This record gives sequence, structure tokens and C-alpha cells, in this order.
Amino acid sequence: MYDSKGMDGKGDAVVDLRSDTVTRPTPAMRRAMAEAEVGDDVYGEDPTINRLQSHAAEIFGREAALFVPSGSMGNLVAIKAWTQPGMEVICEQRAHVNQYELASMSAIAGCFPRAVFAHEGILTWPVVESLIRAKSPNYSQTGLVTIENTHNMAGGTLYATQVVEEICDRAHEAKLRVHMDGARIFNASVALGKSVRELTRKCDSVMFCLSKGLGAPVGSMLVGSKEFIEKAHINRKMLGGGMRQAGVLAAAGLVALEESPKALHRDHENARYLAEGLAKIPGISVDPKKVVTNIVIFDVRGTEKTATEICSELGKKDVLCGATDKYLVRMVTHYDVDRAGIDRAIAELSEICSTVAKTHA
Ligand code: TLP
Repeated sequence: MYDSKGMDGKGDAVVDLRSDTVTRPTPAMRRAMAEAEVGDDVYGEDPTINRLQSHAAEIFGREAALFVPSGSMGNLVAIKAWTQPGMEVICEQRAHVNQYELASMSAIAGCFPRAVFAHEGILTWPVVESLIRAKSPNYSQTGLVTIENTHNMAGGTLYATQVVEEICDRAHEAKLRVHMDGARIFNASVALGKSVRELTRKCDSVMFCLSKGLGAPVGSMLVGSKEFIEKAHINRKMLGGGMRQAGVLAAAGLVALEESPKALHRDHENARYLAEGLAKIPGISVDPKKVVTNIVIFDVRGTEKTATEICSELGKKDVLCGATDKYLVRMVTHYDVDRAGIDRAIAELSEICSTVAKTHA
């Protein structure tokens, strides 16, 4: 796969585990971008965008798809399409739509998150059902159910397909729609050995990202019915997301869809290996068996340092990662980090923690 030093030749000294969003386009993507046939997509005339949209719809077994500049915009556009201002959106507490989209569902779509903490970030129908508002003039009404697969901040956890399907079937009986934030649905597909079509078939809309583990520089997709995509298209324009000769981006997206899923298993193996190494470090708490995709979240309480302190000390050693809570650190594997990089991250953290242990001896 792609040389871990990147096209710019920089970054070889840095092990960047902050996110899979930091991946740089592969040489094949750059070639496709340079050669892309383009047109004005606001007129619907960019052949590469049109190709990407048809291909995404086909892979997910849907009527239509829409290219959007980011996952955040994709989620917002979907929430706006399914709801009316004043409605509630059921979501898990640590969901991206709840915590990391600057409350856009409220500020822009006029909705209120009805968030609940769920074990490993995975909602179930009984939990969802308990959050649905009774039809009453006293309550804002439930407008949408959202689920995140894989669940980022719960550590890349997976929904069992029957759990998704039960939520969808029962939500539909209750006349509710289900949107899946599938930013990393290809990671779920690889981990579960099932196609993305199978994992998402009962969801009313799915957003997935080209720009995370799949490695494209920009962009996400929405897939769903023709009617949903028509609404999403209008919402995208309203948010300023109408793009012109964006085929240069879609070209990288097409390569990402074609080439990247088959390499994701390596990111998962590296994440498990990373977790196994971290688990051996005194003061670090993580269960490697729970690391099933490319995200490792570990507890640093036992080191007597905060997550921010640990990240900053690792940063000085050119190992980058992020704090997700006072004592939680997140490391995300991706194709720009190889096994040697993972070994370095483990060794540097080990060193930091042994200094703590010596100080307390
Ligand atoms: N996640 C980013 C940060 O925003 C936290 C990351 O580094 O993981 N849904 C999920 C589940 C996501 O993880 C993200 C990005 C998005 C949506 C938004 O995608 P973008 O960054 O394209 O707006």
C-alpha cells in the first residue's frame, strides 16, 4: 500500500494516531484526481461526481446517493430532511451528531437531541422505545432515530445486524425513520464480514465517509431513496455545500471505494496489537478483546496523569493522539501508520509511564 512517509516526504518521524482523517491521498488517488473529467455539479454536469453517486448507491443497494463535503454536513442534511424544527432526535450520548457537530441539529435543523448513554455506544430497541415521546401537546415530538456504526467514541464498537434491523423494523412500525451515521461503516463491514448493503439495508438513510479509513482527501456520501436524496440535495445547497468542478474530489472517492476496503483489516490488526501493547503498560487500562476495528480508547487514570498530560508528553516524542475525556485517550489506526509506528507509540508511552513509576518508587 501507500508509503507511510506520504507524498510530501514529511511525517516519517511522526506517528499520527489522532484520527483516520489524517490519511493522505494515495498516488493512485492523486493520479485519478489529476485526470478527472469534470463539469459544474450544481447543474448536475460533473460526470465523475455522477459516477461516484451511482456507484455508492449501487454498493448500498439504494435508489440514489449524494456527495457531500463532510460527514458532519451529511448528518445535518439527513436530520433536516427527516425532521421539522421542534422535534427530537434520538441518539447515543457520545454520538458524533450529539457531541461533535457543534449542536448543528439544534442551531440549524431546530431539533433537540434526546441522548442516552448506552453500553458500548450501542442502542437497542428497548432503549430507543423508552425515549419515544407520547403523542401529546405537552412534548416535543420524536422526529428521528440515529445510530452510529462503528461507534467512534465508544472505541470503534459494532452493531450486530439484528440489533440494527430490530431498531429499524420497530421504528418503522412507530412511523419513525432511522438514520445511520456510518462514517466508518466499511470498518464494520470488514470486521463483521458482511457487505455494507447487508449491514444497512433497513436504515432509511446512511452517511458514510470517504475521508476516514478509506483515505480520500475530502468527502462523504449520503445514500437512500430518490425522494430522500432530492431533499438532501436541496438542504446541501441551503448549507452552502453546492460544489462546482468537484469531480477532482470524487475521483479520489472512487479510488477509495474500489481500493481501500480490502486493506482495512490491517488497521484492525494494528489496533488490536496496539491495545495488547498498551495493556501491558502499568497504569494503562484497556481490554484488547474489545478492540474490534481501528479505534483504541484507553484509561490512563492509573498513571496519575490526565489524558491531556499524556497526549502532550507523547506529542513531544512525535506520537500524536487525542484526549476524549479527563482520563481517556484515543488512538486511531489507519494506512499511514505501520507496525513500526505502533511499536514506537507503545514504547514511548511505556517510557513515559515508567518515569511516573520511578518518581513514585
Ligand atoms: N470524526 C472525527 C472528529 O470529528 C471526532 C474523528 O477524528 O473521528 N460521524 C462520525 C462517527 C465521525 O467520527 C466523524 C468525524 C463524523 C461523523 C464527521 O465527519 P467530518 O469530519 O467529515 O465532518
